[in-house]
Amino acid sequence: MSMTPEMRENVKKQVLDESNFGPIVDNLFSETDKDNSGEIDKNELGALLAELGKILGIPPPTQEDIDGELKRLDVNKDGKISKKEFRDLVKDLVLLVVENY
Ligand SMILES: [Ca+2]
Ligand SMILES: [Ca+2]
Repeated sequence: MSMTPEMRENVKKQVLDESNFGPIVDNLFSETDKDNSGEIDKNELGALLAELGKILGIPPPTQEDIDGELKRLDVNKDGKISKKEFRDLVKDLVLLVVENY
């Protein structure tokens, strides 16, 4: 799959536009937050990464990958991913994918 520079710019614009992207993230967050605690814990993050791996066609994450991601994303170091932290993760991921296609 390849994207034209215009497509890339368009996706980036959408991702960086809160009004557009906010509801998408909210949706994904609720789906990931299986126990409705309002935060993503390590198990929920692992399930999400495994799911993403399937979509992207990469091997499932190891426990180390999950720990690493959690550490990287957990800005306030409470061991869980808040919605704000999650938003940054999704933004990063989308931009990463866009840059690589
Ligand atoms: Ca949760
Ligand atoms: Ca946190």
